[in-house]
Amino acid sequence: MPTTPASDTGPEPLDRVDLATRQPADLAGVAAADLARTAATVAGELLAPPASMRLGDVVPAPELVTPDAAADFTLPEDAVIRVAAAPAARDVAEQLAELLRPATGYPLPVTDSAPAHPNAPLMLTLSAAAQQGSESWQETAPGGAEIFQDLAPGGGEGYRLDVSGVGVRIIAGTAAGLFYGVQTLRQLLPAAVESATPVAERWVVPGGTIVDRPRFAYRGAMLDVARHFFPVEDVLRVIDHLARYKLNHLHLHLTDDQGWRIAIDAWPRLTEVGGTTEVGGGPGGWYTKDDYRRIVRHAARRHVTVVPEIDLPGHTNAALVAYPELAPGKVAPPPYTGTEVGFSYVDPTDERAYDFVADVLGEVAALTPGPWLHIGGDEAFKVKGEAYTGFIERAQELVAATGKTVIGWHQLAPAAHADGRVLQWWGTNGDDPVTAEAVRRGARLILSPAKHAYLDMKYTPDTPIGHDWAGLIDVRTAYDWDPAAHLADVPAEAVLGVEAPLWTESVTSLAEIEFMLFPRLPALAELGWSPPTTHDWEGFRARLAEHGPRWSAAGTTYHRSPEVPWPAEPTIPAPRSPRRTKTRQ
Ligand code: TNX
Repeated sequence: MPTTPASDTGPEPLDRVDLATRQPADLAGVAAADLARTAATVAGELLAPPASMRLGDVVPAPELVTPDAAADFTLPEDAVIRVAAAPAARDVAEQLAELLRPATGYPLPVTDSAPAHPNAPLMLTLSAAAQQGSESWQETAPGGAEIFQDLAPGGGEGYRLDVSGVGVRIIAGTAAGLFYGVQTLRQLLPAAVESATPVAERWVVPGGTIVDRPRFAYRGAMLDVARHFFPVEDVLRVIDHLARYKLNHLHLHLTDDQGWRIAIDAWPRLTEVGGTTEVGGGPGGWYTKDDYRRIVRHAARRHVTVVPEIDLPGHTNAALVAYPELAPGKVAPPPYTGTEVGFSYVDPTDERAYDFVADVLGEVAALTPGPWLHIGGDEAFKVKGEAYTGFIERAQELVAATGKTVIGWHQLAPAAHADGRVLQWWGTNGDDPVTAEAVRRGARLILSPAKHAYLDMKYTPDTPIGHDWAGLIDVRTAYDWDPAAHLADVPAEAVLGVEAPLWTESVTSLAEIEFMLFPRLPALAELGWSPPTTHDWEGFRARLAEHGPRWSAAGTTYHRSPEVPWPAEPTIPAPRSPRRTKTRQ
């Protein structure tokens, strides 16, 4: 685990433990502590190396960066995180403290009272009030005032971060904006900030101003918990990964042929029977309603919306095993633990199917505070033509009856438009007239092009897990496409955002999830957040390189792609081989 970033060529960092032992033994109490703090601060100011990070070294790239090399800030041991404003800001401040305390070992109290000394250099201020502190924006950051007006309260996820010699200040119109400012600050500190235990380091932040906001409203990733089941703790960690790259949606693929993963009170056998299988014959598993609520709460605190998917009418073998009455001919199929697709479906000619859909969607909607319900709709090869569109139209109505807005894979396109509906496009050919027509009828799109955004594709032919049916996706392929211009005859305004799906036929552990996510998830995150003017492969891979030591410090597995100029550090072992790999034909 690195204690200093490889790029830090400044003087040796001062060891704060040494500093502490410099306290004279015969002085006690408050006076001694004050003296030690003053000494540490003075020494810190004199010996502070330049910041190891540059202000623009952030992924996703910020919209506007105005460095000020004379304004680097060194976080002192007695720093206070001060919150000016709403209670929602207080929780973001607590999260900032939680992320800085382990590596720094500093107490970092959060307070909403005025600083003890008027010009105390030891202060971070979070403010949820957009108006506060905006007086000097035009002078310090050209264009800043205009951007900030877009971020007026209620208006979004943008933030402004100022680093001056005396402190760091983050201002935003919403708690989400403050949260994203905190994620940026985290990346501006040395990589060792990700350590779970105290590290001797100078916590220097590069000086200047960042004014930033997202390009797209929907920025997400999908985790398939159906092909292989993953425990709640793994899902929480994935949410943390999303949040630090400013992704704001987690799509959970909760049901498929190989397993049903969410408890439904009205149909208990869905999990009791349908939850006990997974690809390769493992034990499977499922989330109780309390498990799911825990996931939703963890996500909400990190400004991530959970999007639950109940895949219909195909991908339903596990449900049919549990309830043969839903199956065509009312005959239970055998449980399925392979990786083929397209063979199963609930019988769309039987009214019982719609009772089932209404009950399931009703219970999932009641558990889900976010606005979306995803109904799948992909690869229902045996439900054709009007049987398919008729089923989907009824399912869309059942979603609307829950008060939620429907999302479905782009196979939904031929079905009638439903108010607000969103299609998730996962095609391989950007010329898709059926989807373009659905957009003309009012649909909006989430872009997940399989050739760029499918994180279950291998990086190279040698990648030990994953598929290759959509091609190989190295980091550059994940990065080099434009969501707004990807589909022919679809206007940029119809694109709600982007999502990177991770299907898990061959992914069996958290380490393997992380190996497929990193470093491609940050590429997708940058497409979702950063303005197209910042798009630049050379710049991106240089910024991305700085994240290798961060992932190592945090114990996160990643693929050390040769496309990225990683700083030297111990080799990361590749994840273990999967129990089985079967390539989709
Ligand atoms: C296609 S993409 C599927 C999934 C598979 C995936 C494997 C989509 C909507 N359906 O059922 O897991 O390919 O890459």
